[in-house]
Amino acid sequence: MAKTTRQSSEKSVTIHDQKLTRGNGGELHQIADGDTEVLTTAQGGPVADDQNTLKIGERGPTLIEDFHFREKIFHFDHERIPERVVHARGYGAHGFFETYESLAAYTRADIFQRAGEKTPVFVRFSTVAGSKGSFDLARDVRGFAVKFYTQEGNWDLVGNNIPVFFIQDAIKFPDIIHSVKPEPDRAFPQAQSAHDNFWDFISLTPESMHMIMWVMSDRAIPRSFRFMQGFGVHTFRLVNAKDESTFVKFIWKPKLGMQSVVWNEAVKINGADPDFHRRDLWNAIQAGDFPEWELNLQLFDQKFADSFDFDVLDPTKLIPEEILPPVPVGRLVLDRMPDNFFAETEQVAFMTQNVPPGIDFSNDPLLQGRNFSYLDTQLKRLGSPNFTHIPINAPKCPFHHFQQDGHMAMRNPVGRVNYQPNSFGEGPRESPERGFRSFAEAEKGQKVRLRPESFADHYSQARQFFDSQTAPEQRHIAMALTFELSKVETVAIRERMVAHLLNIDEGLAETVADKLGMKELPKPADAAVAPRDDLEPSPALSIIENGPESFAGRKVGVLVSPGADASLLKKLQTAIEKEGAVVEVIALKVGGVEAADGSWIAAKHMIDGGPSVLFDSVALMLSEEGGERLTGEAAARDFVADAFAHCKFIAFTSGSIPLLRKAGVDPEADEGLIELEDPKAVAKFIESCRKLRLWSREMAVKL
Ligand code: HDD
Repeated sequence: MAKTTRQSSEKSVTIHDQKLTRGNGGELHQIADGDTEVLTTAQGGPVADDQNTLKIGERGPTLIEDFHFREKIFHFDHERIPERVVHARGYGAHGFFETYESLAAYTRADIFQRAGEKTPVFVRFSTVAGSKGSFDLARDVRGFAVKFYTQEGNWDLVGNNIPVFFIQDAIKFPDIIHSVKPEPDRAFPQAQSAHDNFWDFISLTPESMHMIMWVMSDRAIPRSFRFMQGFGVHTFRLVNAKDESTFVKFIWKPKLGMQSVVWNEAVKINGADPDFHRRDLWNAIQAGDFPEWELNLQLFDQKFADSFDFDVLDPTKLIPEEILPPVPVGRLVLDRMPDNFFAETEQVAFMTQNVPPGIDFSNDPLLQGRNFSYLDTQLKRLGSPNFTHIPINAPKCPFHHFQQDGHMAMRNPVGRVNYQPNSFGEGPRESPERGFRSFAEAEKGQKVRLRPESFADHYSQARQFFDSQTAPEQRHIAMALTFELSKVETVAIRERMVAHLLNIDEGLAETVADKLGMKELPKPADAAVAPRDDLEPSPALSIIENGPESFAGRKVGVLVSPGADASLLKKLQTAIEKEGAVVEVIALKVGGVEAADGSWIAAKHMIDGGPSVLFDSVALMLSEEGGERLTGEAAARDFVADAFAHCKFIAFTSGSIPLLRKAGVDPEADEGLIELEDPKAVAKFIESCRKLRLWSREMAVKL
C-alpha cells in the first residue's frame, strides 16, 4: 500500500507573479489575501479548499455532506442548454443602427421617425445545419438575425444571407431540416448537405430549385460575416400613422463589399481554423475595425405586386434590384463583442413575430408559420416563459404587463392588482393610439390546404440567377453540384437532380452529368409551369460584380525566412495597413526570424499553423538561402501551391523563386505573381489585391 507522506506541506511557490500555496499532496491552492475576493459557494458561503473533496481520512471515501462539492458538480452537470434545432452554431455582436432619414410617410415605426437616431442592436450570424461545435466554412446558408431594441419594443429581423428559401410553406420545414441534418441511423454527415437524404428531398421538391442555385453558389461559403449580404426574405408591410400599408423587402449590404472563398479553400480552412468566421469578427471588432452594413428597402404597392412576374408572397422568389431599386435607409455598425458568449449569444432569442407598431406581416405562408415556431422554440431551449427576463432578450424601453411567476421569474410585480380592467386605478392600460394595430387586410375564402397556382413556376428565377453569374461563378455552381451529387450513393437521386437542372440551364446539366460520369441525360423534369427564358439577368446577384473597391478589412500572410529584407517588409506592411488591411507574419518557427540587417522579425504563426488559406493574399519574403531551405518543407510548398490554386495574388522576392518552382508555380505564369523588385512593386501588389482574386487563372489550375 502506498504510504501518504506529509512532505513540504504549505510550501509557497510563485507562478506568473501569483503566490500559490502547496497542499499536502502537492496540489496548488490560490489563497485570498487582503486584496482578493474570497471564493464562495452559490449561496455565498466562503470556501476554504477548492482542490479536495471532503473525505474520511486522507485516502478514505468521499462524504455526501460535502455541500461545496455537491453544488459545484450539480451546477456543472446542468451547464448546457439544448442547442438550437437549426442555426445552432452562431456568433453575435452588439452595435447600433442609425436611421438616415424619417420614413414617417411609410411607417409609424418609432425607429424610422428621426434622422440620426441610434438604436442599440444585437446581431447573431450562424450556419444552419451544423451543430454548435461544427466548423464555420460549411457549405450552408448563413443566418443574419438582428434584434433592434427600439423605443416601442424589440424588432427582430430574422434573416439569412440568401434572399429566397427552400420551401414555400412552413409545414415542410421539419422535412427539409431533417433531410439536411445527419442521417438518423448513422448520425453523419455533420454540417453537410452532400448526402443522399438532402438531395433525395430536394430532388422531390421542385420549389427548392431557386434556393439550390444560391446554396451551390459561392454565397454559401462566405469569406467573412463582414463580407456578406443579409435579407429579410419575406415580403413584410410598413404601416404609417394613417394605417396605410406599403410592401417592403429588407436587404443588408456590407460596406466592405461581398467576398467568398473557393470550395477547395473552404475544406482546408475547416481543418486549419474551424472558428475562421468567429475569429474574424472577434479580431475586427477588437481591433476597432467595426463592420458596417446599410439597410436597404425595396418598397412597393399592391399595383406593383399585381404586375410583377411572380407572387410577392412566395418566399422562393425575389424582386430583382434592377426592377425595384433598393433604397438605403440606415446603417448597422457592430462595435462590441459580448462580455459572455453564453449569456448573450447563446441565450439570445430571436422571433419573427417581434415587430413594433408600423411593421407588419404579409400572408407569406412561410412567415406565418415562422411566427408560430419561434416562440415555441424559446420555451424548449431557455426553459421558461420568463426568457424575456434574460438581459439580452429584455426590451430596453419601458414595459408594463401583468404576466407573472413561472420558472426563474426575475421581475415580480408589486402591489395588489395583477389584472385589468380593475377599479383600483392601478396598472397599465391599452392604448389604441400608441399600440400595435394589425393592417386591416380584407380576407375571404374557403378553408383549404392548397398551394396557390401563382407559386407554381419553380425554374424561371433559378435560371435567372444562373444567367446573372459571371463565368467563374457559374463554374463554381457546376463544381459544387458535382461535388455534392458525387457524395450521393443512390444513382436515381443524381439523375432526378440532373433532370431538374435541364429546366434551369442545359449547359449546366450537361457539365454536371458529364462530371458525374452519367452515360446519358435524363428527360427534363416535369414542370408545372414551363421555365421562362425572357427574364433579364440581374448583375446585382453576382458576388464578383459587387466586390469591394478596396482591400480594406482583408488579410495578407507574409512568409519570411532568416535573412529576409526587414525594410522591404516594413514598406509592404505600411502600405497594406494604409489600405485598411492586416498583415500576419509566418515563419518556420513561431518565435520569428533574424532579418538580414540583424533586426528581429516576430512571427504570428509557424508555417504548419498559418497555411495560405487563412489569408486573402500572400507575400513570400525569403532570402536566397532561406528560400532554398524552405523548398524542403511540405507546409511551405503547400502554402505557395494553395495560394496559386486559389487564384490569390502573390508577391515574392527573388529568393522565393526556388520555392515557387518547387511548388509547381512558374513565377512568370500570370499577372497575379508580382516580384518585389522595387518599392513600386508594393503599390502594384496592393492595387492587384483590390480585385481579391485573379479569376482568369482558374481555368489554368482547374480547381
Ligand atoms: Fe428559422 C432559427 C432564419 C424559416 C424555425 N431561423 C433561425 C435563425 C435564423 C433563421 C437566422 C437563428 C436565429 C438566432 O441566431 O438565434 N428561418 C430563417 C429564415 C427562414 C426561416 C430566413 C425563411 C425565410 N425557421 C424557418 C421556418 C421555421 C423556422 C419555416 C419553422 C416553421 N428558425 C426556426 C426555429 C429557430 C430558427 C426552430 C431555431 C432556434 C430559434 O428559432 O430560435 O424556431
